[in-house]
Amino acid sequence: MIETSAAAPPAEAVADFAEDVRRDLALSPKQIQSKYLYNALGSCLFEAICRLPWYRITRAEGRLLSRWAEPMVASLPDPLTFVELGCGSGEKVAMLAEALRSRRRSVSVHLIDISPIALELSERTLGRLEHVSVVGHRTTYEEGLRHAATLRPSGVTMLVLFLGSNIGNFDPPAAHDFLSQIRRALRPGDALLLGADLVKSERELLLAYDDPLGVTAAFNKNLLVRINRELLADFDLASFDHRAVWNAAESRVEMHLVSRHAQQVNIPRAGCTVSFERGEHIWTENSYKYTIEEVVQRGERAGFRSREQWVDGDARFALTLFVAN
Ligand code: AVI
Repeated sequence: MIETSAAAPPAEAVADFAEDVRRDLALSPKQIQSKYLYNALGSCLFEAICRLPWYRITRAEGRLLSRWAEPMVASLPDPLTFVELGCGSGEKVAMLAEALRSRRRSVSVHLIDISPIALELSERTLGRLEHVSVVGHRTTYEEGLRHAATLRPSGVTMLVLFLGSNIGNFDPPAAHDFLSQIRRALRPGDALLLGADLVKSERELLLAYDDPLGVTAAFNKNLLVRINRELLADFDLASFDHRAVWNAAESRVEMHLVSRHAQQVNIPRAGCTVSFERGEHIWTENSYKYTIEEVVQRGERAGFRSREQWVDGDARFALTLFVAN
């Protein structure tokens, strides 16, 4: 059964959240880590963002997968294991698995996500395919990948899927570390399919991250709702504005929450009171945008060689298939 109500998070998770919020709101500029955007409500709002006409990543990636899934998997030797980092609804990995069905090839799929809802949805999506066996890992990408790698018998080729431009939410050193970590979990000949959003016009980027329906604003402000609920804070939502900024020098869209006036906010469970000046902001997310050459370079620096790249020229989005050296 899928739980839709927001169950109270475990005490340990609340203590970690409180500690991070206390520390990061004392920084200058103030920050909140983007991983905290994804509680139950935040994940639903993100799903809604993916359906917005102005946010084109999800549809572009779906188009590329439905058009090119066959050649993507054709060159990988049997038997195969897919590992999807952040599985969402499982539709994308299902497209790749479908491409194997016509060739009567079976595949085992490891789904890694911290969200039980995402795991359950994905398991249900993949459950329709009788040539697929599924293992769900409710944990972090790093731990899940390590675990999936230890379960893989010798002689099985692993394809890691890191889609949706999730790589864009890592800053460049962290992206390098993460891709290197994926590489270390793999053997030569294993593969990585990486989805990355590309640089495009500022107008398009700002519409994608500050949409006219206000869904992205709600996604961002939900961080304050979450702090109010879990840490018993008294953020007044009407006193903060969502702002998306294209930082061309760093090639990233930044999300901020901007204080409309000077104010103080109490956060009892984090043991602090935070002062804001008028116009002061909390930095909540970076979403890096790449050139197609940069995507290839990033993979190559982490120990892969790029085998093929598929680009949606309309939405400016790339899927790159890397093979481990
Ligand atoms: C999950 N991630 C790839 C999204 C992105 O585009 O950076 C998160 C997001 N933030 C605002 N809109 C979507």
